[in-house]
Amino acid sequence: MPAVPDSARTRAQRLRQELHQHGHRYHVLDDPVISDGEYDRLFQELADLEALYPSLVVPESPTQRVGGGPVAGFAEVRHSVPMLSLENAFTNDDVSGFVKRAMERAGGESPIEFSAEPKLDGVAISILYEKGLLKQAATRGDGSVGEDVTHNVRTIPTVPLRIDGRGFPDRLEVRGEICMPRAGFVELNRRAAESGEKSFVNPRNAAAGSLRQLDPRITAKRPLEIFIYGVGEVSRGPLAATHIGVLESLRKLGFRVNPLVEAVNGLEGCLAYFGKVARLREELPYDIDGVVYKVNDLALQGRMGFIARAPRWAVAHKFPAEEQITTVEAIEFQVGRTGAITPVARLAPVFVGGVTVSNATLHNMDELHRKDVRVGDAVIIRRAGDVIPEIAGIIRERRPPGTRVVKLPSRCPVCNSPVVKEEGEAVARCSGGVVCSAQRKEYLRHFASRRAMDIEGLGEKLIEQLVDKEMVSSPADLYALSPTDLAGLDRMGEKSAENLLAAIAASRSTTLPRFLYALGIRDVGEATALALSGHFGDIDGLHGAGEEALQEIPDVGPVVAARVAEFFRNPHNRQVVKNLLAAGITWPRQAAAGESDGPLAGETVVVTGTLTGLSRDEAHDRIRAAGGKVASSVSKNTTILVAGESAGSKLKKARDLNIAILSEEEFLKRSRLRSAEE
Ligand code: JCF
Repeated sequence: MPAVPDSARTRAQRLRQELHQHGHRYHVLDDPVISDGEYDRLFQELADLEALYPSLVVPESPTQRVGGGPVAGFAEVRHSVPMLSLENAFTNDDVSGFVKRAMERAGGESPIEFSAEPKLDGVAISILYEKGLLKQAATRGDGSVGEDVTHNVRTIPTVPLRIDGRGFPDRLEVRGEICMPRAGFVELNRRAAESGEKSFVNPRNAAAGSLRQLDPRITAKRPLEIFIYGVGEVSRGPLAATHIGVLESLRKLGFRVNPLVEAVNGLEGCLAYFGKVARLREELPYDIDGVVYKVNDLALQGRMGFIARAPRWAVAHKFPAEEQITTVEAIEFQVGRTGAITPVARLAPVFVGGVTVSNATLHNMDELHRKDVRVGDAVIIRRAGDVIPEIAGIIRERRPPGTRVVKLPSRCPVCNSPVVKEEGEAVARCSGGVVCSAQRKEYLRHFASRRAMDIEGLGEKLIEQLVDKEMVSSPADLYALSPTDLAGLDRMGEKSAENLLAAIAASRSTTLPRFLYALGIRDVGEATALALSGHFGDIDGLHGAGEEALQEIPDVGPVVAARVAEFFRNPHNRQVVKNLLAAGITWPRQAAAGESDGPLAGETVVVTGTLTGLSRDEAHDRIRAAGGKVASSVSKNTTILVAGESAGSKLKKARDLNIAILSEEEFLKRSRLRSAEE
């Protein structure tokens, strides 16, 4: 081995220190002071030096995150201080009980202080530092004995290999949660799907699976992060007198602590925090399943002690579950408005994400086969936020014997026409067209839907009857319905018939984008309808538009252009449009692209909070009719925020960015069209 010159030794040490600091700034503090390129250059210089003089390599070098090769298996690690779980609280009463017990123990009437933090949905981890160097990392296991995953935890950029600062204990065991941010999870699954590998059910499983790799080079490629929430073994006295004090010390030593940790007072403080985090939940980059409250005073914690495996001084206040397990009772096939045949799983009903779910779409045969869902399978149902429930995955271990792979039917379950699946298309379709009553029904449903013509009260059951009794076969027929027509229908009283006819009549006055969307042109969603409307300004131009002209519109590609041109060439469709216009459908004339001169021309407007006089959709229509652009989130491109009642984070952000904020009333004034309405 070559002798190491002093200059190389000093330089290597210097580089390690700088890389360590820049890495910490980048990953933990989120506040880099050098560019990625500069970081890479320093890193390469150190790697080159170490290659030249291998004796310069130390385990805490930033080049050594992926240390050796694969390990043979996971060794057992006995936790010197047991790793506890948390007692759950599901209701405010549960939390109140916890707060009362803490107050009794404190021996006072006055509210006591808690630390509050989001509860990460990840994998619990313990990391031991000896004399400031990362020595060992272990999973919780059963709380007493876990698995040694040091080789993998070392690869996580937010885990320091070395502690910074001074005065830290010789042996310091920190505890935290390793998680995979949702964005990284989606990307990981996208890549897995591309290369035909198995995907993960949720970010937590992906994080757990990544930590259980024998080869750290695989773990290093997974987007894992850590948040530290406490300590285990500490060789010398406590780090502080309060839990939040401990977290502060850990933060100063270079550990990543959740920035949302907060001191709160009494039950009221806890519940207010819970509400705040629940509202933030969707915007957080990682999954959480509740919040954790801990008695802040460590002396009081000591007096409260433990029950079985959980501390009495902490509780996890859980959100209603977003995932549940249920069984698939049947897989049926539905026919959509364009004939698309969609497999749908009928489920044993489960309560998940705040609603009872008994159906979940499987989208298409490829998706069904990729997830390999079969009748009888136990499946994980997920419904997060306002999202449509989905089958996240199956639990293969629970598959009963004798299940069979689901096959695409060769004939339409509704009209018995042959089912066709074009080469390269994911979707199979019923070839029956207007012959198929399912397609007619779906078409009407789409036409009447809230974001299309918005005919309130014209639901599935009514459309069933109207089509089955051959009272309506094309959308224009709706506008010819009379009270006597409706009188014969099931569950249709005089009053509801009146309301329905009024809703149908009211839908005559609409907007061009809504009308174009309502026509149900294949691959023309709301955004495309809006683009077409903006470009042509009226429907006449669309009739003769060729594919090339259509492709000049931003966001309209060759497929959509072909669909639109084809739609308006088809005599049947032209007749449908003609009949609808003859039935009295109108919209305010709108400026075409480039000549927009409405009162909101040039503005990018976000609507937030609850409006009292108009719906969110109506507000958006109004913005567009006034020449403005609608955006869904506040950014530096936003020029106006319309803030309704109980506006939250968007309002705050708009204030921070100095964006003009309008009340509902001010908005109505600003967006008033000169000639039309009012
Ligand atoms: O974020 C978590 N999942 C989390 C788990 C946070 C905590 O403060 C915890 C925990 C498990 C045990 N604290 C304890 C004592």
